[in-house]
Amino acid sequence: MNSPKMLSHFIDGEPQAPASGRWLDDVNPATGEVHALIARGDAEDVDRAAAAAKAALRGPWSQWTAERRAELLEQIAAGIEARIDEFAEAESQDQGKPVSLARRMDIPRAIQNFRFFASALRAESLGAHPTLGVLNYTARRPLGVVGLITPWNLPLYLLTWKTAPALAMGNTVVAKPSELTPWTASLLAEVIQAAGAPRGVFNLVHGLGAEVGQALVEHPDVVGLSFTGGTVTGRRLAATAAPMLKKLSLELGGKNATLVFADADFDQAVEGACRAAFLNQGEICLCGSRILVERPIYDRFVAALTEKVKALRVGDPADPTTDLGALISQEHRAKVEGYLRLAVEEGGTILCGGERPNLPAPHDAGAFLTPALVSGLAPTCRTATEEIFGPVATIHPFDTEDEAITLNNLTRYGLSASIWTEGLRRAHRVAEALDVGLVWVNTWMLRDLRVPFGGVKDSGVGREGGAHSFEFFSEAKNICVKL
Ligand code: TXE
Repeated sequence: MNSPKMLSHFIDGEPQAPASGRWLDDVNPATGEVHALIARGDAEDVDRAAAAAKAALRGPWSQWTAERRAELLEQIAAGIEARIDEFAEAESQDQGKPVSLARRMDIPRAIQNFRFFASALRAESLGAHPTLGVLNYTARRPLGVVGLITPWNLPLYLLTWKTAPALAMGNTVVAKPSELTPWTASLLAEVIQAAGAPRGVFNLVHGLGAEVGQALVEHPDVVGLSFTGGTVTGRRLAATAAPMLKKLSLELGGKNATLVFADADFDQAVEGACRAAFLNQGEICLCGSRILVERPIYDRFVAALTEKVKALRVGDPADPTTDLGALISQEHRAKVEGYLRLAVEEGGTILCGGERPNLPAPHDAGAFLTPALVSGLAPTCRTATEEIFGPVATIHPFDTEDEAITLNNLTRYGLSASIWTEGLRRAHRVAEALDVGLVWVNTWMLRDLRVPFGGVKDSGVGREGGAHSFEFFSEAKNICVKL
Protein backbone atom coordinates (compact mmCIF):
# COMPACT_ATOMS: atom_id res chain seq x y z
CA MET A 1 0.00 0.00 0.00
CA ASN A 2 1.19 3.54 -0.74
CA SER A 3 1.98 5.69 2.26
CA PRO A 4 -0.94 8.06 2.90
CA LYS A 5 -0.94 11.60 1.62
CA MET A 6 0.01 14.21 4.26
CA LEU A 7 -2.28 17.25 4.26
CA SER A 8 -0.20 19.96 5.94
CA HIS A 9 -1.27 23.43 6.91
CA PHE A 10 -0.49 26.13 4.39
CA ILE A 11 0.86 29.19 6.14
CA ASP A 12 2.82 32.17 4.82
CA GLY A 13 3.11 30.72 1.35
CA GLU A 14 4.27 27.23 2.23
CA PRO A 15 3.16 23.89 3.61
CA GLN A 16 3.78 23.71 7.37
CA ALA A 17 3.63 20.78 9.76
CA PRO A 18 1.38 21.13 12.83
CA ALA A 19 3.10 22.63 15.89
CA SER A 20 1.74 19.73 17.96
CA GLY A 21 3.36 17.16 15.66
CA ARG A 22 0.02 15.34 15.65
CA TRP A 23 -2.02 14.18 12.67
CA LEU A 24 -5.63 13.05 12.20
CA ASP A 25 -6.93 10.29 9.94
CA ASP A 26 -8.73 11.34 6.79
CA VAL A 27 -11.19 8.55 6.02
CA ASN A 28 -12.80 7.73 2.69
CA PRO A 29 -16.41 7.20 3.83
CA ALA A 30 -17.17 4.97 0.83
CA THR A 31 -14.56 2.37 1.85
CA GLY A 32 -13.60 3.13 5.44
CA GLU A 33 -9.95 3.40 4.37
CA VAL A 34 -7.62 6.08 5.73
CA HIS A 35 -6.44 7.75 2.54
CA ALA A 36 -4.64 10.75 4.03
CA LEU A 37 -3.34 12.20 7.26
CA ILE A 38 -4.45 15.68 8.27
CA ALA A 39 -2.40 18.16 10.25
CA ARG A 40 -4.00 18.45 13.68
CA GLY A 41 -3.80 22.17 14.20
CA ASP A 42 -4.13 24.08 17.43
CA ALA A 43 -4.07 27.64 18.74
CA GLU A 44 -0.34 27.94 18.01
CA ASP A 45 -0.87 27.17 14.32
CA VAL A 46 -3.80 29.59 14.16
CA ASP A 47 -1.58 32.23 15.71
CA ARG A 48 1.12 31.65 13.07
CA ALA A 49 -1.45 31.83 10.28
CA ALA A 50 -3.08 34.98 11.67
CA ALA A 51 0.36 36.61 12.02
CA ALA A 52 1.20 35.76 8.39
CA ALA A 53 -2.18 37.09 7.24
CA LYS A 54 -1.72 40.27 9.25
CA ALA A 55 1.76 40.86 7.85
CA ALA A 56 0.51 40.22 4.30
CA LEU A 57 -2.12 42.94 4.74
CA ARG A 58 0.70 45.48 5.05
CA GLY A 59 2.79 43.94 2.27
CA PRO A 60 2.65 44.24 -1.54
CA TRP A 61 -0.94 42.93 -1.50
CA SER A 62 -2.12 46.28 -0.12
CA GLN A 63 -0.87 47.95 -3.31
CA TRP A 64 -2.68 45.60 -5.68
CA THR A 65 -5.35 47.29 -7.77
CA ALA A 66 -8.82 45.81 -8.11
CA GLU A 67 -7.93 44.86 -11.68
CA ARG A 68 -4.91 42.93 -10.50
CA ARG A 69 -6.96 41.11 -7.88
CA ALA A 70 -9.57 40.26 -10.52
CA GLU A 71 -6.79 38.79 -12.67
CA LEU A 72 -5.61 36.71 -9.71
CA LEU A 73 -9.14 35.30 -9.25
CA GLU A 74 -9.21 34.36 -12.93
CA GLN A 75 -5.83 32.67 -12.62
CA ILE A 76 -7.12 30.68 -9.68
CA ALA A 77 -10.21 29.65 -11.67
CA ALA A 78 -7.97 28.52 -14.52
CA GLY A 79 -5.71 26.68 -12.07
CA ILE A 80 -8.62 24.65 -10.69
CA GLU A 81 -9.97 24.02 -14.17
CA ALA A 82 -6.63 22.63 -15.33
CA ARG A 83 -6.80 20.08 -12.49
CA ILE A 84 -10.55 19.49 -12.53
CA ASP A 85 -10.38 15.68 -12.58
CA GLU A 86 -7.95 15.61 -9.67
CA PHE A 87 -10.20 17.98 -7.69
CA ALA A 88 -13.33 15.91 -8.48
CA GLU A 89 -11.63 12.65 -7.44
CA ALA A 90 -10.36 14.17 -4.20
CA GLU A 91 -13.75 15.64 -3.35
CA SER A 92 -15.47 12.33 -3.96
CA GLN A 93 -12.95 10.32 -1.96
CA ASP A 94 -13.14 12.71 0.98
CA GLN A 95 -16.88 13.28 0.99
CA GLY A 96 -18.41 10.08 -0.43
CA LYS A 97 -20.33 11.84 -3.20
CA PRO A 98 -20.31 10.47 -6.76
CA VAL A 99 -17.29 11.61 -8.77
CA SER A 100 -19.69 12.47 -11.59
CA LEU A 101 -21.52 14.91 -9.29
CA ALA A 102 -18.30 16.54 -8.10
CA ARG A 103 -17.17 16.82 -11.74
CA ARG A 104 -20.51 18.27 -12.88
CA MET A 105 -21.45 20.45 -9.90
CA ASP A 106 -18.98 21.04 -7.07
CA ILE A 107 -15.82 21.77 -9.00
CA PRO A 108 -17.35 23.75 -11.89
CA ARG A 109 -19.23 25.87 -9.36
CA ALA A 110 -16.01 26.49 -7.45
CA ILE A 111 -14.39 27.67 -10.68
CA GLN A 112 -17.41 29.82 -11.39
CA ASN A 113 -17.17 31.40 -7.93
CA PHE A 114 -13.75 32.85 -8.82
CA ARG A 115 -14.80 33.91 -12.35
CA PHE A 116 -18.00 35.48 -11.09
CA PHE A 117 -16.34 37.54 -8.34
CA ALA A 118 -13.62 38.64 -10.78
CA SER A 119 -16.30 40.09 -13.10
CA ALA A 120 -18.29 41.50 -10.20
CA LEU A 121 -15.17 43.28 -8.95
CA ARG A 122 -14.55 44.83 -12.34
CA ALA A 123 -18.18 45.93 -12.62
CA GLU A 124 -18.32 47.38 -9.13
CA SER A 125 -19.22 51.02 -8.73
CA LEU A 126 -19.60 52.88 -5.48
CA GLY A 127 -22.04 55.64 -4.64
CA ALA A 128 -21.50 59.40 -4.77
CA HIS A 129 -23.93 62.00 -3.37
CA PRO A 130 -23.14 65.42 -4.78
CA THR A 131 -25.01 68.51 -3.63
CA LEU A 132 -24.19 72.17 -4.21
CA GLY A 133 -20.65 72.73 -2.94
CA VAL A 134 -20.38 69.33 -1.22
CA LEU A 135 -19.47 65.90 -2.45
CA ASN A 136 -20.07 62.77 -0.38
CA TYR A 137 -18.67 59.59 -1.78
CA THR A 138 -18.22 56.03 -0.59
CA ALA A 139 -14.89 54.29 -0.49
CA ARG A 140 -14.24 50.70 0.49
CA ARG A 141 -11.45 49.14 2.41
CA PRO A 142 -10.86 45.51 3.26
CA LEU A 143 -11.94 44.25 6.68
CA GLY A 144 -8.48 42.83 7.37
CA VAL A 145 -7.75 39.25 8.39
CA VAL A 146 -10.88 37.14 7.92
CA GLY A 147 -11.58 33.62 9.16
CA LEU A 148 -13.48 31.26 6.86
CA ILE A 149 -14.95 28.15 8.49
CA THR A 150 -16.60 25.63 6.19
CA PRO A 151 -18.43 22.29 6.41
CA TRP A 152 -18.08 18.87 4.85
CA ASN A 153 -21.05 18.67 2.50
CA LEU A 154 -19.88 20.90 -0.38
CA PRO A 155 -16.26 21.38 0.70
CA LEU A 156 -14.61 23.23 -2.19
CA TYR A 157 -17.75 24.90 -3.41
CA LEU A 158 -18.45 26.59 -0.06
CA LEU A 159 -14.83 27.45 0.68
CA THR A 160 -14.43 29.18 -2.69
CA TRP A 161 -17.79 30.94 -2.25
CA LYS A 162 -16.15 32.78 0.66
CA THR A 163 -12.52 32.91 -0.49
CA ALA A 164 -13.24 34.59 -3.84
CA PRO A 165 -15.07 37.66 -2.48
CA ALA A 166 -12.70 37.89 0.51
CA LEU A 167 -9.68 38.15 -1.81
CA ALA A 168 -11.57 40.36 -4.27
CA MET A 169 -12.06 42.93 -1.50
CA GLY A 170 -8.37 42.82 -0.58
CA ASN A 171 -8.58 40.88 2.69
CA THR A 172 -6.20 38.20 3.82
CA VAL A 173 -7.59 34.84 4.80
CA VAL A 174 -7.20 32.12 7.40
CA ALA A 175 -9.36 29.21 6.24
CA LYS A 176 -10.44 26.26 8.37
CA PRO A 177 -12.12 23.53 6.30
CA SER A 178 -13.99 20.64 7.87
CA GLU A 179 -11.70 18.01 9.35
CA LEU A 180 -13.82 15.44 7.49
CA THR A 181 -13.12 16.88 4.03
CA PRO A 182 -9.78 18.73 4.02
CA TRP A 183 -8.28 17.52 0.75
CA THR A 184 -9.59 19.96 -1.86
CA ALA A 185 -8.80 22.89 0.46
CA SER A 186 -5.14 21.80 0.36
CA LEU A 187 -5.30 21.60 -3.43
CA LEU A 188 -6.85 25.06 -3.50
CA ALA A 189 -4.00 26.48 -1.41
CA GLU A 190 -1.53 25.12 -3.99
CA VAL A 191 -3.51 26.67 -6.84
CA ILE A 192 -3.78 30.06 -5.12
CA GLN A 193 -0.05 30.14 -4.52
CA ALA A 194 0.75 29.06 -8.09
CA ALA A 195 -1.61 31.75 -9.38
CA GLY A 196 0.68 34.37 -7.85
CA ALA A 197 -0.96 35.44 -4.58
CA PRO A 198 1.61 37.05 -2.29
CA ARG A 199 2.62 34.86 0.65
CA GLY A 200 0.34 35.08 3.65
CA VAL A 201 -2.68 36.23 1.64
CA PHE A 202 -4.32 32.79 1.83
CA ASN A 203 -3.55 30.57 4.80
CA LEU A 204 -5.04 27.22 5.65
CA VAL A 205 -5.12 25.59 9.08
CA HIS A 206 -6.46 22.05 9.31
CA GLY A 207 -7.85 20.38 12.39
CA LEU A 208 -10.80 19.99 14.68
CA GLY A 209 -13.54 22.54 15.22
CA ALA A 210 -13.01 22.69 18.97
CA GLU A 211 -9.26 23.21 18.57
CA VAL A 212 -8.62 25.19 15.36
CA GLY A 213 -12.11 26.60 14.73
CA GLN A 214 -12.50 27.90 18.26
CA ALA A 215 -8.98 29.40 18.28
CA LEU A 216 -9.72 31.18 15.02
CA VAL A 217 -12.98 32.58 16.36
CA GLU A 218 -11.20 33.81 19.50
CA HIS A 219 -8.14 35.23 17.76
CA PRO A 220 -7.99 39.01 18.34
CA ASP A 221 -6.48 39.73 14.91
CA VAL A 222 -9.27 37.96 13.02
CA VAL A 223 -11.83 40.72 12.56
CA GLY A 224 -14.47 38.97 10.47
CA LEU A 225 -15.79 35.41 10.39
CA SER A 226 -17.78 33.76 7.65
CA PHE A 227 -19.18 30.42 8.76
CA THR A 228 -21.26 27.70 7.10
CA GLY A 229 -22.21 24.73 9.24
CA GLY A 230 -24.61 23.47 11.85
CA THR A 231 -26.90 25.77 13.83
CA VAL A 232 -25.54 24.66 17.20
CA THR A 233 -21.97 25.46 16.14
CA GLY A 234 -23.10 28.78 14.64
CA ARG A 235 -24.70 29.78 17.92
CA ARG A 236 -21.54 28.90 19.86
CA LEU A 237 -19.43 30.85 17.42
CA ALA A 238 -21.65 33.91 17.74
CA ALA A 239 -21.49 33.69 21.55
CA THR A 240 -17.71 34.04 21.37
CA ALA A 241 -17.37 36.45 18.47
CA ALA A 242 -20.22 38.90 19.10
CA PRO A 243 -18.82 40.31 22.37
CA MET A 244 -15.51 40.82 20.55
CA LEU A 245 -17.51 42.89 17.99
CA LYS A 246 -16.37 40.78 15.05
CA LYS A 247 -18.29 40.96 11.81
CA LEU A 248 -20.19 37.70 11.40
CA SER A 249 -21.89 35.85 8.57
CA LEU A 250 -23.67 32.66 9.60
CA GLU A 251 -25.04 30.26 7.02
CA LEU A 252 -26.67 27.49 9.03
CA GLY A 253 -29.03 24.56 8.64
CA GLY A 254 -32.34 24.08 6.89
CA LYS A 255 -35.44 21.90 6.84
CA ASN A 256 -36.83 23.05 3.57
CA ALA A 257 -40.22 22.35 2.06
CA THR A 258 -41.14 21.38 -1.47
CA LEU A 259 -44.71 22.64 -1.94
CA VAL A 260 -46.55 20.85 -4.72
CA PHE A 261 -49.96 22.20 -5.79
CA ALA A 262 -52.50 20.12 -7.70
CA ASP A 263 -52.10 22.32 -10.79
CA ALA A 264 -48.33 21.66 -11.03
CA ASP A 265 -46.77 19.99 -14.04
CA PHE A 266 -46.94 16.55 -12.42
CA ASP A 267 -43.88 14.90 -13.95
CA GLN A 268 -41.67 17.94 -13.46
CA ALA A 269 -42.79 18.22 -9.85
CA VAL A 270 -42.02 14.55 -9.14
CA GLU A 271 -38.62 14.91 -10.76
CA GLY A 272 -37.94 18.18 -8.92
CA ALA A 273 -39.02 16.85 -5.51
CA CYS A 274 -36.82 13.78 -5.94
CA ARG A 275 -33.76 15.78 -6.94
CA ALA A 276 -34.30 18.36 -4.17
CA ALA A 277 -34.58 15.66 -1.52
CA PHE A 278 -31.69 13.40 -2.48
CA LEU A 279 -29.01 15.26 -4.44
CA ASN A 280 -25.63 14.84 -2.73
CA GLN A 281 -27.19 12.13 -0.49
CA GLY A 282 -29.52 14.79 0.93
CA GLU A 283 -26.49 16.50 2.46
CA ILE A 284 -27.15 20.05 1.24
CA CYS A 285 -28.55 22.78 3.46
CA LEU A 286 -31.02 23.59 0.65
CA CYS A 287 -32.39 20.05 0.30
CA GLY A 288 -36.18 19.77 0.22
CA SER A 289 -36.71 17.20 2.94
CA ARG A 290 -40.38 18.08 3.71
CA ILE A 291 -42.55 17.40 0.71
CA LEU A 292 -46.02 18.97 0.99
CA VAL A 293 -48.54 17.86 -1.62
CA GLU A 294 -52.08 19.14 -2.25
CA ARG A 295 -54.61 16.44 -1.38
CA PRO A 296 -56.22 15.82 -4.82
CA ILE A 297 -52.91 14.58 -6.26
CA TYR A 298 -51.38 13.27 -3.04
CA ASP A 299 -51.82 9.51 -3.58
CA ARG A 300 -50.75 9.63 -7.20
CA PHE A 301 -47.75 11.79 -6.29
CA VAL A 302 -46.65 9.50 -3.47
CA ALA A 303 -46.82 6.48 -5.79
CA ALA A 304 -44.87 8.18 -8.58
CA LEU A 305 -42.23 9.62 -6.25
CA THR A 306 -41.75 6.30 -4.46
CA GLU A 307 -41.05 4.62 -7.80
CA LYS A 308 -38.56 7.31 -8.70
CA VAL A 309 -36.75 7.11 -5.37
CA LYS A 310 -36.55 3.32 -5.58
CA ALA A 311 -34.90 3.68 -8.98
CA LEU A 312 -32.03 5.81 -7.62
CA ARG A 313 -28.76 3.92 -7.69
CA VAL A 314 -26.66 3.87 -4.53
CA GLY A 315 -23.10 2.63 -4.63
CA ASP A 316 -19.56 3.08 -5.91
CA PRO A 317 -18.95 6.85 -6.17
CA ALA A 318 -16.60 6.26 -9.11
CA ASP A 319 -19.32 4.57 -11.19
CA PRO A 320 -20.80 7.19 -13.54
CA THR A 321 -24.28 5.66 -13.19
CA THR A 322 -24.35 6.12 -9.40
CA ASP A 323 -26.89 8.65 -8.11
CA LEU A 324 -26.05 8.55 -4.39
CA GLY A 325 -22.65 7.80 -2.91
CA ALA A 326 -21.75 7.27 0.74
CA LEU A 327 -22.81 9.49 3.61
CA ILE A 328 -20.04 11.53 5.18
CA SER A 329 -19.26 9.03 7.97
CA GLN A 330 -20.44 5.96 9.85
CA GLU A 331 -21.43 8.25 12.75
CA HIS A 332 -23.58 10.39 10.48
CA ARG A 333 -25.24 7.30 8.98
CA ALA A 334 -26.05 6.12 12.51
CA LYS A 335 -27.62 9.51 13.23
CA VAL A 336 -29.75 9.29 10.07
CA GLU A 337 -30.79 5.72 10.91
CA GLY A 338 -31.74 6.96 14.38
CA TYR A 339 -34.14 9.41 12.74
CA LEU A 340 -35.68 6.57 10.72
CA ARG A 341 -36.32 4.62 13.93
CA LEU A 342 -37.81 7.78 15.43
CA ALA A 343 -40.03 8.18 12.33
CA VAL A 344 -41.53 4.74 12.96
CA GLU A 345 -42.01 5.52 16.67
CA GLU A 346 -43.75 8.74 15.66
CA GLY A 347 -46.22 6.74 13.56
CA GLY A 348 -44.61 7.06 10.13
CA THR A 349 -44.50 4.50 7.35
CA ILE A 350 -41.21 4.06 5.51
CA LEU A 351 -42.37 3.76 1.90
CA CYS A 352 -38.92 2.86 0.59
CA GLY A 353 -35.24 2.96 1.48
CA GLY A 354 -33.43 3.47 4.75
CA GLU A 355 -31.44 0.27 4.28
CA ARG A 356 -27.74 -0.45 4.10
CA PRO A 357 -27.23 -1.73 0.55
CA ASN A 358 -25.30 -4.92 -0.10
CA LEU A 359 -22.24 -3.75 -1.97
CA PRO A 360 -19.11 -5.66 -2.95
CA ALA A 361 -15.77 -4.88 -1.29
CA PRO A 362 -14.35 -2.34 -0.67
CA HIS A 363 -17.71 -0.55 -0.51
CA ASP A 364 -19.18 -3.08 1.91
CA ALA A 365 -17.36 -1.06 4.60
CA GLY A 366 -18.75 2.29 3.39
CA ALA A 367 -21.40 4.52 4.99
CA PHE A 368 -24.09 3.90 2.37
CA LEU A 369 -27.82 4.18 2.93
CA THR A 370 -30.64 3.86 0.41
CA PRO A 371 -32.83 6.99 0.05
CA ALA A 372 -35.91 6.89 2.26
CA LEU A 373 -39.36 8.37 1.85
CA VAL A 374 -41.61 8.49 4.91
CA SER A 375 -45.38 9.15 4.96
CA GLY A 376 -48.03 9.27 7.66
CA LEU A 377 -46.20 11.62 10.04
CA ALA A 378 -47.66 14.67 11.76
CA PRO A 379 -45.95 17.65 10.09
CA THR A 380 -45.05 18.96 13.55
CA CYS A 381 -43.20 15.83 14.73
CA ARG A 382 -39.44 15.76 15.25
CA THR A 383 -38.68 13.73 12.11
CA ALA A 384 -40.56 16.27 10.02
CA THR A 385 -39.09 19.38 11.61
CA GLU A 386 -35.48 18.61 12.64
CA GLU A 387 -32.62 18.77 10.18
CA ILE A 388 -31.54 15.20 9.37
CA PHE A 389 -29.07 16.18 6.62
CA GLY A 390 -29.22 12.81 4.89
CA PRO A 391 -31.27 10.83 2.36
CA VAL A 392 -34.59 11.03 4.22
CA ALA A 393 -37.66 12.99 3.12
CA THR A 394 -41.09 13.08 4.71
CA ILE A 395 -44.25 13.59 2.64
CA HIS A 396 -47.47 15.20 3.88
CA PRO A 397 -50.83 16.17 2.34
CA PHE A 398 -52.40 19.63 2.64
CA ASP A 399 -55.83 20.98 1.71
CA THR A 400 -55.49 24.73 1.22
CA GLU A 401 -52.89 27.27 0.23
CA ASP A 402 -53.01 28.77 3.73
CA GLU A 403 -52.36 25.38 5.27
CA ALA A 404 -49.37 24.84 2.98
CA ILE A 405 -47.92 28.20 4.06
CA THR A 406 -48.51 27.39 7.74
CA LEU A 407 -46.83 24.01 7.36
CA ASN A 408 -43.85 25.61 5.65
CA ASN A 409 -43.47 28.24 8.34
CA LEU A 410 -43.79 26.07 11.43
CA THR A 411 -40.18 24.83 11.65
CA ARG A 412 -37.45 26.78 13.42
CA TYR A 413 -35.54 26.96 10.15
CA GLY A 414 -36.08 29.35 7.25
CA LEU A 415 -33.56 28.81 4.50
CA SER A 416 -35.34 27.90 1.25
CA ALA A 417 -38.46 26.45 -0.34
CA SER A 418 -39.57 25.35 -3.79
CA ILE A 419 -43.11 25.86 -5.06
CA TRP A 420 -44.51 23.75 -7.88
CA THR A 421 -47.58 25.24 -9.58
CA GLU A 422 -48.72 26.49 -12.98
CA GLY A 423 -50.66 29.30 -11.26
CA LEU A 424 -48.83 32.58 -11.74
CA ARG A 425 -50.65 34.51 -9.03
CA ARG A 426 -50.46 31.65 -6.57
CA ALA A 427 -46.72 31.30 -7.13
CA HIS A 428 -46.10 34.94 -6.24
CA ARG A 429 -48.58 34.98 -3.35
CA VAL A 430 -47.13 31.88 -1.70
CA ALA A 431 -43.53 32.96 -2.34
CA GLU A 432 -44.23 36.24 -0.51
CA ALA A 433 -45.79 34.44 2.46
CA LEU A 434 -43.01 31.92 3.18
CA ASP A 435 -40.62 32.68 6.06
CA VAL A 436 -37.46 31.78 4.14
CA GLY A 437 -34.53 33.54 2.48
CA LEU A 438 -34.80 31.83 -0.92
CA VAL A 439 -37.78 30.63 -2.96
CA TRP A 440 -37.67 28.68 -6.19
CA VAL A 441 -40.73 28.33 -8.41
CA ASN A 442 -40.91 25.23 -10.61
CA THR A 443 -37.21 24.59 -10.09
CA TRP A 444 -34.74 23.98 -7.28
CA MET A 445 -31.18 25.14 -6.62
CA LEU A 446 -30.97 27.14 -9.82
CA ARG A 447 -28.30 29.64 -8.83
CA ASP A 448 -27.43 33.11 -10.05
CA LEU A 449 -24.43 34.26 -8.04
CA ARG A 450 -25.64 37.87 -7.89
CA VAL A 451 -28.71 37.14 -5.78
CA PRO A 452 -28.85 37.30 -1.96
CA PHE A 453 -28.21 33.87 -0.46
CA GLY A 454 -29.02 33.11 3.17
CA GLY A 455 -31.73 32.26 5.62
CA VAL A 456 -33.96 33.59 8.36
CA LYS A 457 -34.72 32.24 11.86
CA ASP A 458 -32.35 29.40 12.85
CA SER A 459 -30.98 29.20 9.30
CA GLY A 460 -28.61 32.05 9.88
CA VAL A 461 -27.72 35.69 9.84
CA GLY A 462 -26.61 37.72 6.83
CA ARG A 463 -26.54 37.21 3.11
CA GLU A 464 -23.86 36.02 0.71
CA GLY A 465 -23.68 36.52 -3.06
CA GLY A 466 -22.63 39.35 -5.38
CA ALA A 467 -22.76 42.75 -3.72
CA HIS A 468 -23.81 41.16 -0.40
CA SER A 469 -20.52 39.29 -0.17
CA PHE A 470 -18.58 42.40 -1.11
CA GLU A 471 -20.38 44.32 1.60
CA PHE A 472 -19.59 41.67 4.18
CA PHE A 473 -15.92 41.46 3.28
CA SER A 474 -15.30 45.23 3.31
CA GLU A 475 -15.89 48.35 5.33
CA ALA A 476 -17.65 51.19 3.57
CA LYS A 477 -16.23 54.59 4.35
CA ASN A 478 -18.02 57.84 3.58
CA ILE A 479 -15.83 60.77 2.58
CA CYS A 480 -17.41 64.21 2.65
CA VAL A 481 -15.62 66.98 0.75
CA LYS A 482 -16.57 70.67 0.92
CA LEU A 483 -15.79 71.98 -2.52
O1 TXE B 1 -21.08 20.65 11.52
P1 TXE B 1 -20.27 21.71 12.33
P2 TXE B 1 -21.08 19.09 11.74
C1 TXE B 1 -25.67 20.50 9.98
C2 TXE B 1 -26.17 19.10 9.77
C3 TXE B 1 -25.17 18.27 10.46
C4 TXE B 1 -24.89 19.15 11.66
C5 TXE B 1 -23.58 18.92 12.31
O2 TXE B 1 -27.42 18.94 10.37
O3 TXE B 1 -25.65 17.01 10.83
O4 TXE B 1 -24.91 20.45 11.14
O5 TXE B 1 -22.56 18.80 11.34
C6 TXE B 1 -16.22 23.77 12.54
N1 TXE B 1 -15.68 26.78 16.65
N2 TXE B 1 -24.84 20.99 8.91
O6 TXE B 1 -20.93 18.66 13.15
O7 TXE B 1 -19.70 21.10 13.55
C7 TXE B 1 -16.03 22.38 11.99
O8 TXE B 1 -14.73 21.91 12.22
C8 TXE B 1 -15.40 27.02 15.36
C9 TXE B 1 -25.43 21.96 8.06
O9 TXE B 1 -20.10 18.53 10.82
O10 TXE B 1 -21.09 22.91 12.43
C10 TXE B 1 -16.35 22.61 10.53
O11 TXE B 1 -15.23 23.18 9.86
N3 TXE B 1 -15.59 26.12 14.38
C11 TXE B 1 -24.50 22.53 7.14
C12 TXE B 1 -17.48 23.62 10.60
O12 TXE B 1 -17.37 24.23 11.87
C13 TXE B 1 -16.12 24.94 14.72
C14 TXE B 1 -23.29 21.88 6.74
C15 TXE B 1 -18.88 23.02 10.45
O13 TXE B 1 -19.01 21.95 11.35
C16 TXE B 1 -16.43 24.63 16.06
C17 TXE B 1 -22.77 20.97 7.72
C18 TXE B 1 -16.19 25.61 17.05
N4 TXE B 1 -16.47 25.43 18.33
C19 TXE B 1 -23.57 20.54 8.74
N5 TXE B 1 -16.94 23.38 16.08
C20 TXE B 1 -24.99 23.53 6.12
N6 TXE B 1 -25.60 24.62 6.55
O14 TXE B 1 -24.77 23.36 4.95
C21 TXE B 1 -16.95 22.92 14.81
N7 TXE B 1 -16.43 23.85 13.99
